[in-house]
Amino acid sequence: MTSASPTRRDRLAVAAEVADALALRHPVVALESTLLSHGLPPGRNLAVARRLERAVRDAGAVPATIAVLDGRAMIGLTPAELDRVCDPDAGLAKLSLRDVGPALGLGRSGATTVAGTAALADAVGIGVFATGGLGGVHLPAPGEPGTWDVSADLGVLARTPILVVCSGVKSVLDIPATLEVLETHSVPVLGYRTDHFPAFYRRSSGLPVPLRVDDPGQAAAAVAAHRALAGSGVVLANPIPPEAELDAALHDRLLTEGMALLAERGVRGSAVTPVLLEHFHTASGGASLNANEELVVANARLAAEVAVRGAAMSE
Ligand code: PSU
Ligand code: MN
Repeated sequence: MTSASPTRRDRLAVAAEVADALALRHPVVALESTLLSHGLPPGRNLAVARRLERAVRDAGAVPATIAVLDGRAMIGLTPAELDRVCDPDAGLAKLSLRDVGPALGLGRSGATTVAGTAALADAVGIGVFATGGLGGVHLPAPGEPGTWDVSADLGVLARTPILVVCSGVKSVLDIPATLEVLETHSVPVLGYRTDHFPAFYRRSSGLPVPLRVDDPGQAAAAVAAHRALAGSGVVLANPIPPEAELDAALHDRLLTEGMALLAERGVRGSAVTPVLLEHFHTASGGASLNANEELVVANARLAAEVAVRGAAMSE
């Protein structure tokens, strides 16, 4: 063949450490990049990115932060690549799974959402993934009867055998509808040491989880058994650490203001989450940033603990 058409191998660049761990069946945890580039302010995002990787390592697993750079899906980033993902001047796009293929084909760069990251992680055989909040079913805009804004995160989890460790979904979403869609797609939702589905900044959304697990071994056992009979993913919902939980009154005020801001500016689609997060971070004087950081770090640690137990079970 004379033409230089890129092969799948060229487009998927697995860092050596990650490739070695996968070959040896050592535990690996995927980390997403949209929460860094579009969810946290510059400077802070890099500190969080490093802390996430450290938390995974400290728990005995190998971190694989995932992003698309210059048309290549990078599974595991060098320090320089992590800098680039966190640099606002790099102008990285937000890539859901619909955007990943075109970005690869056209040589573009971007940070991957839960949907994009889960698909790329699965493509290289990574089965555990940590993030902050899962996308879900949005609430309709004021005056509208319903919404078609349902995050692709849900559709990807419906058909991707990966464990996503998260702190539930943000209260800006329709949480009951999100749980219904997960049920429709046969995605188990496990509450980690809780009977309630968490709401990101708050430990409880008030809604029950279908099932509760109390240690990483139980989570790993549930995931392994699910994988043996279904092609869908699993959600392990880990509430924000109690000491980091946002005050209820502050949370409710930020949410009301944030929703009004979205309506006023007519914000739609993939811009909704970044605009809302930015409002929370500035209007709370940084309190929501601390909350956000602590919950993601806790999820990275828990994901690594489950990956370690999962790897031990498959030996
Ligand atoms: N929730 C957060 N912070 C985030 C996101 C969700 O608290 O940064 C990001 C994740 O990458 C998630 C995406 O996959 O938003 C969902 O976006 P959308 O609703 O446009 O699918
Ligand atoms: Mn959306």
